[in-house]
Amino acid sequence: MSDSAKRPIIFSGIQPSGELTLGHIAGALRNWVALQRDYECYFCIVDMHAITVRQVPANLRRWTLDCAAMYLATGIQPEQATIFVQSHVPAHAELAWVLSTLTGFGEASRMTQFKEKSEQHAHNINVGLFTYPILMAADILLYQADLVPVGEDQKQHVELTRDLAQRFNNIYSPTFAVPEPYIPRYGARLMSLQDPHKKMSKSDPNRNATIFLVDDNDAIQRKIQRAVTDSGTTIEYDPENRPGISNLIEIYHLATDEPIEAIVERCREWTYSQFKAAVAEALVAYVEPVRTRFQQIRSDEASLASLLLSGAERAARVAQRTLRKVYRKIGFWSPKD
Ligand code: ATP
Ligand code: LTN
Repeated sequence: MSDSAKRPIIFSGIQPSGELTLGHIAGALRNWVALQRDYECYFCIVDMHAITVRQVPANLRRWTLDCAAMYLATGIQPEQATIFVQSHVPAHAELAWVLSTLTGFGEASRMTQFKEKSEQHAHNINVGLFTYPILMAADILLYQADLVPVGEDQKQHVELTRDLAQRFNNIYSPTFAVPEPYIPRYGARLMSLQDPHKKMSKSDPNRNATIFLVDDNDAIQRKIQRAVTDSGTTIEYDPENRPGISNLIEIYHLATDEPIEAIVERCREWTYSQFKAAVAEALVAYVEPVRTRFQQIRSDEASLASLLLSGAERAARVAQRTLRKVYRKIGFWSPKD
């Protein structure tokens, strides 16, 4: 990587709170891969976010390495991108504290993901779940990111990040880049196969609702065949009124790269069961090589460890530079200034 040609910067992350899904490819990973050549990229495994929901420690450890291996298996190139674990870089928590003093209580209360997650985890509505978006803002702002490729559900958090960056810049002096979200036209919100009004999620208790990237071919076939569709008969793309079949069309598009319009034109008169068979076949062909690469990469823990160690060192240098500026501007005294 050449330092002289200054490329714009990307930051994004995924929580190691379960096995990654087709939704992660659609909303995040595939866009990371597409953009990585033209940007300086930081791809983080956000374990500090993951503990806002109670985690079994052994699972969190395992999923952290799974997540790193899946980044590589889907095509992230360690020569292009810095891959690291959030808790290895203490500046994230430090900047989050500073930003929390600039965030209004009402402003944080308006975050819809907090409202949704506190309904899902009514027995554990902790303060970390509430301040979660502020930590996410710190993640992004530490690296002076210009672009944040995420799924639709994260748009509001990126908007908060922009507000906080601008607020800090106005109160003190220009310090942070103000990032833009990058949300794909299709696949920004893949839906549950069992309830097309809900997002496909790695934490859904019904495993049939979600395509996991480690699912074997039979599981993929079965889940697609059993996907809940609507009462119509034609293959039409209309996410508002026909969310079930539209979701399958998006999945087919993801797996084959065939444009949505072309799929609809070619398959309009097919039966649901014909179409599901085609989606299942295409998806098996798409996921199988990812799964095979994942297994290979995941089995070499020593290489993953060394990748994450050098990633954290590189990330920490950049993050520390921003944090030092912030501390100086807000008036923290340091003997080094
Ligand atoms: P969960 O899958 O447990 O609900 P999450 O989506 O809340 O988790 P992460 O796993 O950290 O959180 O998601 C990381 C990235 O993947 C985000 O950019 C998110 O928008 C994207 N993503 C996750 N699920 C989907 C989905 N079903 N469709 C599109 N993008 C998704
Ligand atoms: N909140 C995100 C994960 C996340 C993230 C980030 C995404 C944490 N920090 C910074 C982009 C940039 C989610 O999808 N749940």
